[in-house]
Amino acid sequence: MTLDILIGMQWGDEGKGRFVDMLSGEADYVARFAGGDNAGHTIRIGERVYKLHLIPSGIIYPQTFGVLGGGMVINPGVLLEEMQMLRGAGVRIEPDRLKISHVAQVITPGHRALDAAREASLGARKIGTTGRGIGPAYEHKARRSNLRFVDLLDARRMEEILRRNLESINAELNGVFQQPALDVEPIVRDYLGYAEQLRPYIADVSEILIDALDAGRYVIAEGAQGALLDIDYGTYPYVTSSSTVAANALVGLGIGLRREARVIGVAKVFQTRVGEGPFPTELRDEIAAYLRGDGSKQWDEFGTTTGRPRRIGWLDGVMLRHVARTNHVDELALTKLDVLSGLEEIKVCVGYAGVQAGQEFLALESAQPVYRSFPGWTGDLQGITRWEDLPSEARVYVEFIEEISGVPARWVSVGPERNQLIRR
Ligand code: 2SA
Ligand code: MG
Repeated sequence: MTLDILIGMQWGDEGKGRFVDMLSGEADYVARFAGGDNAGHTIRIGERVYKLHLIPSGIIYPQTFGVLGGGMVINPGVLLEEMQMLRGAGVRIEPDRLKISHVAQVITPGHRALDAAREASLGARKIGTTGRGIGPAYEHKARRSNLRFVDLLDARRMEEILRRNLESINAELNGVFQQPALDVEPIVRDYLGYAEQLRPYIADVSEILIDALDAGRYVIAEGAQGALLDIDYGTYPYVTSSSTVAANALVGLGIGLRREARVIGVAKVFQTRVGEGPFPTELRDEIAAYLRGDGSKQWDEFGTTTGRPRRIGWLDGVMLRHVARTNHVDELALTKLDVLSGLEEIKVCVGYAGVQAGQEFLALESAQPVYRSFPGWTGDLQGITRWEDLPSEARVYVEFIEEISGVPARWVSVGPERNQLIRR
């Protein structure tokens, strides 16, 4: 196996980071293919916990080569901070092991200002974005006017495009949103500095990855967010602005159709979401509070990037099955089984009332979930490393997730630590 594509199967925060971590020990290349610093992957180096937003988390292993792919939108200021933070933690960050695609799009403070202004203007219809300028950057990409990393190689060209874009953003901030214009000069100065520092890291990463794959190297494509936040196939308009599905790893990295790819889908054994949008199985009772935690633990259900408490619900088996099929998921990695311990009853959504099986995504807004109920279990699962040692109720629950998704569960996590994992 030479290419693993690892994606989240829900609305982000499935716990992808730990599986990337698990696989990266063996990887030659670790690559991000979409999104930007709206992602938040929690990693652990020694005793300390770090949050990465742009650089693939597999970079913490000394043998890996990190790639920021062409499908990404990258804020260079945030990237440089992250590089510094990693260096401070003893991770070697040099141009011989980290590259940024020349076709990746550049985020500027103008995109962040537009993100905030749009959200504020939407009122109750707001998306609940992370405020990182992701949507406006992709809009400007589609409009064919945005700054790309290749432009940073030529300071004069970069300055010209940047000024033109900031002027157009200022006109929109002023004219449409009655917001103050941004001061262009300090931004231009900052970006000329960023370009200077990032120049050695910019490359045609497609060529690098194709050579690597052809030479039999092991590449991991790290998905960000989740399949239900995909711009096309997610719960539109409550989605992010990039393509988060597995197939986009090939496009976002520019490596062509790779039949050797294995798709690993990470799913939490219940459902969570930050931001607005449909959530048929959402719970608002004490069970939600129980599953969310109080925020005192790193594993509790609060956003990595924004700290927002996550909305909680029962596992939506309908969505899971659809995502498994549309992403051609080969293996499931399930997370947080331990958190369900102590519940008397556990439910899984197996259909939406009155909706034909397979057509549920046409009727999400008004979906009335139909549940199948499972008996819960008690006791701490965190010390368990063998499938046979799980309570039988927990095994029955996992087996049902396999049945409804149609995909074998290869890994089940029972705690936040690296070794709190059952392999099957
Ligand atoms: P945006 O900022 O334009 O991408 O926001 C649009 C919607 O997408 C949601 N969104 C996310 N939801 C969960 N996790 C996200 N990122 C981090 C991760 C976690 C975190 O990948 O683990 O920081 O909480 C993420 N990024 C975007 C967002 O809430 C909007 O609903
Ligand atoms: Mg996360």
